[in-house]
Amino acid sequence: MGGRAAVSSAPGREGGGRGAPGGDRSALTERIRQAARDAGFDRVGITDARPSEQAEAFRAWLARGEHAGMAYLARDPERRFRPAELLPGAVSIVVVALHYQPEAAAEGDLWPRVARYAQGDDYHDLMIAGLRRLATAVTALVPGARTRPYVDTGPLLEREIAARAGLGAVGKHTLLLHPEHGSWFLLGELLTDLDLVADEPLADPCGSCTRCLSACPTGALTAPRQLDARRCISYWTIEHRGTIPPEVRPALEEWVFGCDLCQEACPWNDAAPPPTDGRLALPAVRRGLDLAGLLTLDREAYLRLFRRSPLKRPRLEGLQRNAAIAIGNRGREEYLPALAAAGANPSPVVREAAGWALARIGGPCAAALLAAAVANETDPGTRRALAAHAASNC
Ligand code: B12
Ligand code: SF4
Ligand code: SF4
Repeated sequence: MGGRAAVSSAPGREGGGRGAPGGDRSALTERIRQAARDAGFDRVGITDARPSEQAEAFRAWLARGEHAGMAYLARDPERRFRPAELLPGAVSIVVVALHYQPEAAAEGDLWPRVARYAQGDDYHDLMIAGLRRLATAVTALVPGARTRPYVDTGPLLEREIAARAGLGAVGKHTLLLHPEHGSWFLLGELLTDLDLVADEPLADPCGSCTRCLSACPTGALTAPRQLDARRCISYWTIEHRGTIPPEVRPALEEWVFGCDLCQEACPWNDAAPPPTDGRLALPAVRRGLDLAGLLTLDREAYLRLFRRSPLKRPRLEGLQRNAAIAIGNRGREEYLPALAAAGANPSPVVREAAGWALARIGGPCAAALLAAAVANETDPGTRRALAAHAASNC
């Protein structure tokens, strides 16, 4: 359970929203909390649907361009600040946390460099299904109650809302963390027109600690609670489409999808509890896949392996681009055959990244393979890029 149950109504909510049957808000709130746990969530907190208090910070973040290429965040940002408009009559938000794998998978050379939340099934699917179960339970408790579920992609500032609901507090790495539960959890929300009893926010968990700021290898955490996505490994490997600028690539180190370094550094994660939903753990079907295997995977195998995984977000092209860059940064000749095979990849983005990796590994064999890649390349732009890699000392 997140937070402590408060006894008072949040400001501005008295009299608003649909009342509890029999007028007992506390009893209804408790039954909805239990329904959230029954729906498969690890923790639940409740807040009201008041407008965001972080609107200025969000607008400033956009104005500085720190959302990088995530244009959807800049589209109608004002909508994000008024959750009540997403569901007519909404007055409360039930916020849920789903805990994921607190350990990095140690299989092969791919999985330790895939973010822990992404080892198993896609949490969006699990959470939306759980929130729909919760919505059904809510309408069984109060016939006619209105609800609307959100996970991640909706126009909500989820961390601010979850912090208000007492599920954790915003740490200096910008993530929500809880003194007992750490930060290895994901968030989802159910907006409702029911008037529920809100939880209290937690105190600042960070104090004078700055471990996450020092642990970020790219300086993406430019100040406490401020992240510049243009420098974040998670942004480049998950959200960015197309070619990654060569000057950014060394900073991605060997990450193939996401990045966990700021969370690994956090002392509150030392004793993080295990997840209760086994579907977020690495399944047998994806065990043993390594960087070379990913780089040379065909579409059919990709669809079979990643159909239910969050790794489908960057698509096969993005994953293979990331694998080629990780191989280049690893710098070992044992990957030369996979890089050579990537010369026949249908995506110019992958062929170019593989050429970059050959140049970065260097040596006579890699140089010969790169020369062959330049000679065989049919796309003029990719050919120019490959030739530039061949001429450079990456
Ligand atoms: C865009 C996005 C990203 C971007 C930008 C991240 C960022 N820090 O803004 C990128 C691609 C980089 C990213 C990366 C990751 N993400 Co992300 N991401 C989102 C998304 C879709 C929107 C976030 C957003 O609007 N950012 C803009 C900033 C300005 O706004 P904000 O984050 O809401 O809040 C900031 C301010 O408002 C302020 N603030 C808010 N409340 C308060 C309260 C107080 C008291 C104070 C002082 C300040 C304050 O501080 C916050 C941090 O800057 C959310 C889902 C959602 N709809 O909210 C998931 C989300 C934040 N991501 C999540 C996750 C898991 C990750 C990764 C860990 C994945 C990974 N392993 O690679 C990394 C972590 C990187 C990091 N250190 O943040 C989870 C976080 C869960 C948690 N425990 O906090 C979310 C909530 C998704 C979900 N539904 O679970 N993500
Ligand atoms: S996810 Fe990685 S790159 Fe992004 S802020 Fe955290 S440590 Fe830095
Ligand atoms: S590492 Fe330290 S500063 Fe960063 S979130 Fe954790 S407690 Fe806060």
